[in-house]
Amino acid sequence: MKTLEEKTLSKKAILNRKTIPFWVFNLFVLAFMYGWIWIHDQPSAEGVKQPLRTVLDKNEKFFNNWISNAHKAKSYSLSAAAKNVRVNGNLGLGNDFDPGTWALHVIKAKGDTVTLKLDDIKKLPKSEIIFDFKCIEGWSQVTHWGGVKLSDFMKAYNLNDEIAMNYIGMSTPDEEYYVGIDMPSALHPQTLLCYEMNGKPLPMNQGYPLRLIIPVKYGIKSLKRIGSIYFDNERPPDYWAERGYDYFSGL
Ligand SMILES: Nc1nc2c(c(=O)[nH]1)N[C@H]1C(S)=C(S)[C@@H](COP(=O)(O)O)O[C@H]1N2
Ligand SMILES: [Mo]
Repeated sequence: MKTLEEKTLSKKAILNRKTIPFWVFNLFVLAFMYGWIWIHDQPSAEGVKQPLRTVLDKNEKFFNNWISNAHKAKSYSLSAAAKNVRVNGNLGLGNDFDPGTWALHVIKAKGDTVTLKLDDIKKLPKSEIIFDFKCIEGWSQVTHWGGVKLSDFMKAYNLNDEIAMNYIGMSTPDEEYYVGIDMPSALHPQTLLCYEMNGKPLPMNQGYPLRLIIPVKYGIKSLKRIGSIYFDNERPPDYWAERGYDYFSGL
């Protein structure tokens, strides 16, 4: 025979077994309704509610990164590299340039500027690349470059808030030529802050002392003679994009 206490206990247990799933279900429905109402009450961005837009943007960033890192420009052997390297485009490479006063101005997200000399860049691990440099005008040439991966440079100088932004911009010291680059492409493992061509310091007409080499883009993005680097979530100005070329100019 069961005692009265035992009977009520088992009754309670049966009750719990039935009511717990019931309450879990109800809470789930309520949470879903609240979530739905909350999203519905949020402001929209580009026709999509902001919380959903954030998820979309995060996904886009992730996949852009993933795709761009997986996609590498073909690399060539040293013997394939041209000895007479073609020179194309001299905007921002005026004769009034004084190499002695050159510095790289890194304008950080908060607006403060870090000023670096070439040695500050050269002391970082060196990377080299031999690839088929493609100009949008139709020619291409296998060329050999040396410098620092832009991603290594940004990490070494703790540009973490800047890495999190959508774009990087660069311009010549006289601001005559300038480019904007999406951050995934800027952080691509083949993108270099380049100070050597064919194992020697960059020639003047190749952007001495420092140029960009970005093999996943057409040549228009490989800015010669970098004077300043800056960061933005919106597209920085781009010389050739302003003249009708594709902003991304990817390969
Ligand atoms: N400062 C500067 N960088 C520049 C240009 C320019 O006119 N000025 N032209 C671009 C273009 S269109 C190309 S194809 C490449 C050419 O690089 P190269 O001179 O090493 O061949 O540089 C790019 N970088
Ligand atoms: Mo070009």
